[in-house]
Amino acid sequence: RKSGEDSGLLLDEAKPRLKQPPQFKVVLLNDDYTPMEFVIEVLEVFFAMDREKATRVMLHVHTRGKGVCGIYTRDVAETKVAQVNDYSREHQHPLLCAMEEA
Ligand code: TYC
Repeated sequence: RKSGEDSGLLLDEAKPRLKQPPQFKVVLLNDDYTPMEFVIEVLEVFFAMDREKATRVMLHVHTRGKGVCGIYTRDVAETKVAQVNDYSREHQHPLLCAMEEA
């Protein structure tokens, strides 16, 4: 600090704290039964992917076992996971969606 400036020892100045909120990866897991077309539809509807990206992500999950659909704050990630799992169950597919701290 320059001369004449407050020392900051007595006044409790709030330091700027720029802490990022924790982020969560929403992942899709592979299984042997869910139709590829249904997985593509889920990625389009719930993760706003175009058909090309949705197809790429679906094939990644199909071949690698798991893949990231997006990265969100805790609340948004929890909502996506619940929406996808409810939708899959409604359509009687075993497709599973989960979250992981990023
Ligand atoms: N493995 C599935 C099939 O062969 C397709 C699939 C892809 C299922 C991705 C789930 O998250 C998944 N029909």
